[in-house]
Amino acid sequence: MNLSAPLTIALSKGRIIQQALPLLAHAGIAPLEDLGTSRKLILETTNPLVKFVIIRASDVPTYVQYGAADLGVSGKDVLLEHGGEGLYEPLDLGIARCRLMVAGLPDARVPASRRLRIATKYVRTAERHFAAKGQQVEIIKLYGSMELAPLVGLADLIVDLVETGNTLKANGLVPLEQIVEISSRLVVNKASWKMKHEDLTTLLGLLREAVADRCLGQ
Ligand code: PRT
Ligand code: MG
Repeated sequence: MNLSAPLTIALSKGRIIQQALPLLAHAGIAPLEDLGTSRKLILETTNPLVKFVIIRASDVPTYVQYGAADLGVSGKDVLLEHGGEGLYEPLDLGIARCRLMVAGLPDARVPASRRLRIATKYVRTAERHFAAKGQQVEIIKLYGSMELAPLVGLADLIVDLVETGNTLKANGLVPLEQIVEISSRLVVNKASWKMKHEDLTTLLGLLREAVADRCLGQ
């Protein structure tokens, strides 16, 4: 792919970069260093005009929103929390799939004396979900290990991502309700979209092809 200007792509280590790399390879973009061993946060790629910035998954929309990266790959869960300001979301990459769910102990009951307590890192999405059902809840913000909260009486229920269900099961919890299906999306800075429209359109076309090929199992 011949670009006319440099492009910075924000990616997070772990499942997102692992699953995004085959799609980017279809556009001739691959990191020049081994991701497993490199500790660099800015990586050159096989396209001299393209670089990767490696950041926390929850920071990807922020880097793209402020134009520190032209585009990035972000889970829909993260985008729902971020709000999507300053971003276009032109493509569902269909990777890092899971579900955002309400879960709890099998005998979880609504307490009569107080509001239901929900432990989650997805505060906005959880608030919206329970408000839409007309349920008054108290959200307890956590940064990880949500599964522990109902076990030690911190919360009645959790809102968390579920993939295989093994983590819930291992902790004696059951999925109770699905809030939304999650996959990772391509996000593009709105100003970059205007300034680098041709380059981004070409890249988007190649990624769309790669996603379609993947869907056909090629
Ligand atoms: O881990 P870190 O704190 O650095 O950041 P992160 O957790 O945001 O990053 P990462 O790489 O773990 O997740 C990035 C994105 O992958 C998420 O934002 C989701 O969009 C997507 N994704 C897909 C998942 C999962 N599947 C997933 N299973 N993210 C997390 N999980 C966790 C989940 O939170 C739970 O603890 O895996 C556990 C459940 O898995 P099962 O298979 O036991 O159900
Ligand atoms: Mg994680």
